[in-house]
Amino acid sequence: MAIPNSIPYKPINVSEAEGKSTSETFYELMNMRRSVRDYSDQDVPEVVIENILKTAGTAPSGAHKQPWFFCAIRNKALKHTIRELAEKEEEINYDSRMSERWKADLEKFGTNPIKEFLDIAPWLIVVMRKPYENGPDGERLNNYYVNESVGIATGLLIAAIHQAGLVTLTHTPSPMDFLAKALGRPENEKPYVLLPVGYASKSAKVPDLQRKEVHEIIKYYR
Ligand code: IYR
Repeated sequence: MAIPNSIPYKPINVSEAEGKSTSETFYELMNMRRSVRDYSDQDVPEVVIENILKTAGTAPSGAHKQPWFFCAIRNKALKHTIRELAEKEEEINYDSRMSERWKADLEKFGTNPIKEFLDIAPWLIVVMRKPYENGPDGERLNNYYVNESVGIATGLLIAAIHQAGLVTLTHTPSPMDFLAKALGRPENEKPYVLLPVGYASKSAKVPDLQRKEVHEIIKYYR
């Protein structure tokens, strides 16, 4: 394939035998990941946040447009504002926007509209999706596969958070427009997900859930 402007691909060089062990070790690491709602207020150095965000930014994207932007919030007053605005939306969600079936499905997680973790976690990361860029003459230049690209970046971000010994929770207080406003973001950035990031509190508990079995998620066509 002729790539107009190419450089040699540098593989990471893992032998077949090593691959069997590294893939298993990585699976075991990721299988310990849980969404956690109880945070310690212990700080996390900015360099760690920057490394995990740079990792998210390595995701593949449609036509390499990298249609994402990350807001990393440590400011306590801003975190509190976000909490108040998120709780306002969540109260309406739990009161009237969510179906009875939805609320029943959530019972085992013990969730409610109170989002203390937005104050306590030392960092909040807001992942923004960018459906378009503004061209030089103010025209809209649409990006491609924005949801797919930003979803993949968020997956890498969650993996990097876990690998750093931290915890997070994919929080999507909907609608999320208030976030773009509170953060003063431009019109072409739309909030995608809000991730509190920090250490789990010593007493953190998680629901006793099972992951699907291999045969429920994989079919081989050998
Ligand atoms: N956004 C609400 C409700 C909620 C919805 C789902 I789907 C969850 O997996 C968890 C919660 C909240 O954050 O409480």
